[in-house]
Amino acid sequence: MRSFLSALAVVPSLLGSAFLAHAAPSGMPHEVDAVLAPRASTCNTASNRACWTTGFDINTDYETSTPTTGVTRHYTLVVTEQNNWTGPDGQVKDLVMLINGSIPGPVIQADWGDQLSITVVNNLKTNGTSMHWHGIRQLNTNLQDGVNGVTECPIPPGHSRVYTFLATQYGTSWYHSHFSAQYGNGVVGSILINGPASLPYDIDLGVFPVSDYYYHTADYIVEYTKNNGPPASDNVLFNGTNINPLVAGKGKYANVTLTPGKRHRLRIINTSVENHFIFSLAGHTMTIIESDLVPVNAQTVTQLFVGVGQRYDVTIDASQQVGNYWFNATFVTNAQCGSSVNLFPAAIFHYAGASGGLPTNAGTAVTQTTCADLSNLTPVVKRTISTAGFVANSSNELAVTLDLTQPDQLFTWKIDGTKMVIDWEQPVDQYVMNGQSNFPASDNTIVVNNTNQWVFWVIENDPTIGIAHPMHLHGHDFLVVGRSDFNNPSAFKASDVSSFNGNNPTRRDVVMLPPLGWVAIAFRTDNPGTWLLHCHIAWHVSGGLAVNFVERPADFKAGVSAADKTAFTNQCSAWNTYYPSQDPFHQDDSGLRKRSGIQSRFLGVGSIE
Ligand SMILES: *[C@@H]1O[C@H](CO)[C@@H](O)[C@H](O)[C@H]1NC(C)=O
Ligand SMILES: *[C@@H]1O[C@H](CO)[C@@H](O)[C@H](O)[C@H]1NC(C)=O
Ligand SMILES: *[C@@H]1O[C@H](CO)[C@@H](O)[C@H](O)[C@H]1NC(C)=O
Ligand SMILES: *[C@@H]1O[C@H](CO)[C@@H](O)[C@H](O)[C@H]1NC(C)=O
Ligand SMILES: *[C@@H]1O[C@H](CO)[C@@H](O)[C@H](O)[C@H]1NC(C)=O
Ligand SMILES: *[C@@H]1O[C@H](CO)[C@@H](O)[C@H](O)[C@H]1NC(C)=O
Ligand SMILES: *[C@@H]1O[C@H](CO)[C@@H](O)[C@H](O)[C@H]1NC(C)=O
Ligand SMILES: *[C@@H]1O[C@H](CO)[C@@H](O)[C@H](O)[C@H]1NC(C)=O
Ligand SMILES: *[C@@H]1O[C@H](CO)[C@@H](O)[C@H](O)[C@H]1NC(C)=O
Ligand SMILES: [Cu+2]
Repeated sequence: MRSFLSALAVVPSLLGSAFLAHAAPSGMPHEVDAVLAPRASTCNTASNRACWTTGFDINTDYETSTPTTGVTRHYTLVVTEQNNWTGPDGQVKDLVMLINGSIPGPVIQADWGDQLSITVVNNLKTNGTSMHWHGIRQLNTNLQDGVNGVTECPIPPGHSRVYTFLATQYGTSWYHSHFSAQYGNGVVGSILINGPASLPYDIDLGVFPVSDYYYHTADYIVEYTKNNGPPASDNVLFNGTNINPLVAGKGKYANVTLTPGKRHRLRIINTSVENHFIFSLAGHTMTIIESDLVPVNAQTVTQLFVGVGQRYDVTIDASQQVGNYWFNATFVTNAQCGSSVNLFPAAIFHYAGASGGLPTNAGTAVTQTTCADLSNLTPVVKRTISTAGFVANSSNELAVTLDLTQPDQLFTWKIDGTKMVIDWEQPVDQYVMNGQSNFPASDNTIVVNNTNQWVFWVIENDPTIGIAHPMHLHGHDFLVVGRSDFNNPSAFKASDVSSFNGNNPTRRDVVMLPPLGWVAIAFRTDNPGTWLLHCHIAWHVSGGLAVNFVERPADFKAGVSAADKTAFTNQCSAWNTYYPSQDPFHQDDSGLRKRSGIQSRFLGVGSIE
């Protein structure tokens, strides 16, 4: 490995130019100012949201067909670090890491079929960074997935890189740093890709990220959770704001205006690091039209559980009396699904024309007692697969366990007996591009050679610790073919295969793994590259709860372009010049760092996905 590093170290001067050289799409490309470009569709109107452009509508199989827009949208995201930052709820935080000066960062917007070209500038003081585009399938663009230690080396301070990928899906998602728990310090933003929808609506209210919010730094909390349970969050922010739960008169509620008589689309994103929420809007129902970038047939609910990393696009009819209504994020009772110092986090939904002031209707108390997410979503674009031949065995069962035996760290999370500790200096894709298969055990890799086949995985929760995990897979939307009952936990048995459903089941990229139970997923091996499967609770992924699917390594190696490989190599060279020798934290002798020999390694996988 050392000789590998020194070989890379000779080319740092190429860094800037190589990263900026990216080809525009063919056809009649036009480079546009990201936000102001016109929408690709003219037929997508209030009465016909199913329509998009000729040959493309809500029924189009977006996994095989993408509209050609010829548009490349450029964004620049500058990550900085600030001390003594006054947050939206008035609390001063010792240290935050911001994108373009705010939490959340800028909304990335595009049309279905656009090319995105996003420059990420790392202006942090000591940390590396890498940006992950959550839920974006990255078909044949694994090196743009933004997972340091897997698909790239971190971007060192003072450097930048350009991520380019095609918007093959449409709907709502988010992006966040994958460097340790850095997203918990504020390195997070929303993604909105315009496209068709399964229900008509009048007004798009835009993204509505909801996040737990901590006054301590993420790095501090990671240390804390190694030997303690997760802390309650200090607050919950709705689209970046809320009142201060402890100090009257500080902060302000998010305040969303509804137009009476109109149907609105709201794009809810759970950008938490730990808290799962149940959302409700007093006096109103919500109709789900999309989840995790998968359009679904409309389904109306009064309360909506959203796990960390999950997204729901809903429509809301402003059909009630003109007034103000609470939009509540409630914690599940009797379950370990998160908690906050702010016991009643809420936003205001204000009907245009109503007087100001706070809502008076308290809404209906939440009744859900588990962290169960919806299991009956029906995707518009169907997938039906046979589950009959599947036999569970040691190679397709993924056992999640909590290891309480480590001397220096009480809570260690493992999958199949291994705590993932990725290597920033030599990412998994480096091995794959070298044609090597001698991955370190700590990369927790599973090689999948099958081509264009459905592969099944049974994820089994720890049989002794009743904690749900929001499991997120990169590079694929998976089918949720089976899972145990949240109310009646049971370990996986061979006979459970007979209950599997392959007939257009719920398809998404984050699923709740029931406490003491299991979930079975299937994905099609149509996207060569290394894809992380991990728990989206920041503290758990930092604690090791992840595996790497190395999908069709030979095809990935053969398909990487020379330019992408050069950019990869140059970035690793820059990082390995910086780290560990120039990162001051390695000369720092803080007790926490000294206590654990693997400290710098476990920090590699970010808290947020
Ligand atoms: C972020 O900030 C940079 C530097 O000020 C600026 O060039 C860029 O346009 C900003 N990005 C967005 C999306 O606002
Ligand atoms: C933050 O504020 C505290 C208290 O006023 C002060 O002691 C500290 O030096 C400040 N830190 C920085 C980096 O400015
Ligand atoms: C990242 O920055 C945070 C905040 O300054 C610090 O606690 C942490 O040790 C840094 N990590 C590395 C690897 O630089
Ligand atoms: C949330 O903030 C973003 C960025 O300012 C904005 O585009 C969006 O409309 C807001 N969402 C709602 C529901 O108000
Ligand atoms: C977000 O997800 C986390 C973790 O799954 C969960 O604890 C929290 O309640 C969710 N928040 C919302 C608002 O759904
Ligand atoms: C919410 O916004 C509306 C429209 O701008 C305003 O009239 C109302 O006073 C606001 N409510 C609060 C509590 O600030
Ligand atoms: C909604 O939030 C408001 C404001 O915090 C609170 O008064 C109300 O009780 C909450 N309602 C529910 C159903 O949680
Ligand atoms: C387990 O089952 C898979 C099919 O799901 C098969 O490809 C594999 O060879 C089996 N492994 C073992 C160890 O039996
Ligand atoms: C995948 O294919 C490679 C090359 O043929 C082979 O060496 C390796 O054993 C295969 N791995 C699995 C898990 O099938
Ligand atoms: Cu977890």
